[in-house]
Amino acid sequence: MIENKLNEILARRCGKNIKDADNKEVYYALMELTKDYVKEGKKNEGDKKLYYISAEFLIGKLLSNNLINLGIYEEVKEALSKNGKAIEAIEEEELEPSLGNGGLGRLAACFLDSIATLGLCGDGIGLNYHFGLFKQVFENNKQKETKNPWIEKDSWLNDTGICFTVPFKDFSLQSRLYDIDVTGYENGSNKLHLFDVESIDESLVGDGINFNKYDIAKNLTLFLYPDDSDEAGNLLRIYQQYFMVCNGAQLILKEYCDKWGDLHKLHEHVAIQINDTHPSMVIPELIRLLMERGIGQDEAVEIVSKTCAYTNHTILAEALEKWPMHYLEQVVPQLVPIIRNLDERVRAKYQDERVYIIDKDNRVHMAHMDIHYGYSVNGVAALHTEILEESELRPFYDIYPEKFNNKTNGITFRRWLIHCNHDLNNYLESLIGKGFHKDAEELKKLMDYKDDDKVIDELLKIKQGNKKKLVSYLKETRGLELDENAIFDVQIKRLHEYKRQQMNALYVIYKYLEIKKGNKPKTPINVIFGAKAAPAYVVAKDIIHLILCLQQLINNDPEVSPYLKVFMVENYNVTAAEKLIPAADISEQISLASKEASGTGNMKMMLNGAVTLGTMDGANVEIADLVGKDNIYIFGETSEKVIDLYAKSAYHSVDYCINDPEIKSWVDFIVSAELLKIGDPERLLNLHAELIKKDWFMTLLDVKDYIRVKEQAFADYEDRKAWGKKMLVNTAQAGFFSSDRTIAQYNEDIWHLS
Ligand code: 26Q
Repeated sequence: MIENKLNEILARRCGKNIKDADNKEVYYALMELTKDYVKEGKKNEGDKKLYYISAEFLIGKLLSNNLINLGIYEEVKEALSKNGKAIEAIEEEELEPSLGNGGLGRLAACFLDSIATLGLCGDGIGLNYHFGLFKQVFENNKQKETKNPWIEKDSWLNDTGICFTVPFKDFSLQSRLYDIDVTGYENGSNKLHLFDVESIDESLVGDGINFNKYDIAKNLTLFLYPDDSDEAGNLLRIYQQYFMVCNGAQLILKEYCDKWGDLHKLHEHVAIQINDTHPSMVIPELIRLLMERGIGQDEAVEIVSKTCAYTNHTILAEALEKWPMHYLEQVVPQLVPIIRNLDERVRAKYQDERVYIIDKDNRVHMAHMDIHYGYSVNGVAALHTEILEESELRPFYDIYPEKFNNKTNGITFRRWLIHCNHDLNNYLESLIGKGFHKDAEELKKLMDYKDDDKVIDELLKIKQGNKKKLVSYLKETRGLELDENAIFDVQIKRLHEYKRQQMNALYVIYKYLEIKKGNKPKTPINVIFGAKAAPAYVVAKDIIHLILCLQQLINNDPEVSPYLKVFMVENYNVTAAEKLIPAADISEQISLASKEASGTGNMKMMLNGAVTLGTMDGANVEIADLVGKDNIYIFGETSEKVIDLYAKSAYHSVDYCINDPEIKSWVDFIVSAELLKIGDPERLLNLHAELIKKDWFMTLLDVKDYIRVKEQAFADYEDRKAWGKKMLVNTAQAGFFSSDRTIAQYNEDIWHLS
C-alpha cells in the first residue's frame, strides 16, 4: 500500500522507483507522502483555540517524528528495506531546522507535539529564520560560527499565500506565512505558523554569520538571535519581535473573525500563551488592533488581559528583557502611547515602583507588562515557581497571588524515546505493552521488574548497544574516538557559566592529576560535552577553549587516555542529542542551585536510563523526589543558601583558592605549562582570573562536593546489577515528565480548551 504510493510519487517526481531513486529523492517523496496523509487526516478543532507564540521552535528533523505520529513508520521502514533502502540513511538526508537556542525553543516543539497528540486545537506562531542558530565548528580549539541553512527547494514549509502588512516607523514590510504541519500521535494535526518577509535576501550572508544589520527589509528573518549585545543587534531583535507579534495578532484576529466575528468575545474563543518575554509586544499590539477595529481602550485592555498568559523561563536578571523606550520609539512608535497608558494604569493603582512597567531609566520591563496584563503567570518547575513567588517576582505575587501557577516542564516521549531509542522502546513494549505511548504513567509498571535479573541484564545490554552506535556515529560525523567500554558521562546543553561546564572541566583536571599520580579508575571514563556558546559571550567561549585544550592534552597522553578521555561534540543540536541521550550513563545537571529554571535534558536522559548527577535545582528536585535518593546523585549547596550568599554578597571565590590547596591546584592547572603550550595563553589566563576573582556562579563553592559525589557514582557503576536497577527506576519514574502531562495541566488550569 505505502510502497505503491511511494513508487507513484517517485515516478511522478523523477521517473524512478524506490530501488533506483537515490536517498535524497526518497526523502523528498516521503515528505510528500507525509503531507498527503496530513491533508487527508483529521484536523484538531474546537470552540476555543490556543496560539502558542514563541520566537523559537527548535523542532529538529521532522520525517521520522511525523511517520511515527501518523502510525506508518514501521510500514515505511519495511517498504524501504524491501527495496534496499535503510530508513536511517534516508533520515540523514534531512537538514535540521535549528530554529531555537536551546531549552525554551525545544520545549515549544515538544508542546506542539503534545497539544496535537491530546487532540487540542492549538497552533504555534513564530518566525521563519532562514539560517536558524549558527552552526558551530572548532578551529584551533575555539568555536567559530558559520551559517546553518535548512530550507531547500522542497521543505516542510507550505506556502499559505497569506500576507500581511507590518508597519514600522519609517516603512512597512509585507509578510508571507508558511505553515508546517504538526502531527499528533495517533490523533489530529495542528499547524506551526512561521512568518517570513517577502523581501528577504539570503545573498546578504557570506560564509560566516555576518550581514548588514541595517537593511531590515532584506535581513529581518535571516537569523535566529543568540543573546547578542551590540545596539544594532538589539534593534534587529525588536524588529523581529514586532514583526512576529504584529503578524501573529493579525492572523489570530483574522481566524477569529472568520469563525466567530464578535471581537468583544475574543477571550472566550482564543487563548494566547506568551513564551517568555520575546513575544510580549503582542499585548499592546492586540490592544492597538482592537482599538483600530472600533473597541474602546478600556475594553480592549480588558479583553487582551483575559486572553494572554505568560510563561517565565528564567530568573537570570540579565536575561529579563528591558527595552529602552527610545528603541521602541525608533522601531514601533505606534505601541509607545499604548505602553505608556498601560504603565499609567499600574501607577494609578500601586505606589510600588518595583511593579511599574516603565522604570526611572525609561526602560520597558516586558515581564511586568505580561504579569499585569495577562491572566496567568507560570514558572516551569516547582522550585522555579517558588523562587518567582517568594523572591524574584515577590511584589507581583503579593498583588496577584491567583495568577501564579507552576507547570513543570515535560518532553515528548515520541521523539525522546520511541524515535531516538528504538531498542529500549521495543523492549519496554514487550514488557508492559504500548500503553505508555499515550499514558506515560504506565511506565511505572516497569517497577515490577526491578528485582528481575533478566530484565536488568537486558536494559544493560540495550545501553551498551546504544553506546556502540554512538561511538560509530561520532567517529563518522565528528572524527571522535570514544571507548565503547567506558562510562559515558554526559553534559549536553547551551554553554553558560551558571550551568557550570567549568566545574566539570575542573573534575577532568582533578582526575587527570590523580591518574598521573597512579590512581587509575577501574572502568575508563569518557567525559562528553556538547555546547554552543553565544558568539558575544566571552567567558563561555573561553570555557569551550579550555575543554578543547583538555581534550587535546588528555586524549593524546598515553599514560592517561586509557583511563580518561574528553570529548567536546562539535555542533551539538537536536540530531546529536537524539544519538547522545540513549547512550548516556550519567546525566550531568550541575547548575548552581536556583539558577536553572527547570532543565529538560535532565528528563530526556532519565527517561533513557541515565542516572542524574546534579544539584537540587530546577526539575532535578522533582526527579530526586520521584526516584528516591538511591537512584540519583545529589551534591552542592541548596538554593536557599545560594540566594542568601548573593543577598549578602558573601561569596568570594579567591578565599577557596587561598584556603584549599587542592582547589588551587586544579584552578591553577588552567594556566599550567602543559595547557599554555596547547591553548591561547590570553584566553586561558582570562578564564583563570575569572574563576579566582569573580566566579559569579560559585563553581568553587561546590567543586569539592561535586568531585566527591561523582567519584561515588563511578564507584557504584562497578556493581552492574545495582546500576542496572537504578537505570530501571529512572525510566520507570519518568512518566511524570511527559509533555502530555504538562499540556493537560496547561489546558486544565490556563487554556480551558474544550
Ligand atoms: C534575550 C534577549 C536578547 C537575545 C536573546 C535572548 C534570549 C534568547 C533565548 C534569552 C533567553 C533565551 C532562552 C532561554 C531558555 O532556553 N531558557 C530555558 O528554558 C527551558 C524551558 O523552560 C528551561 O528548562 C531552562 O531551565 C531554561 O534555562
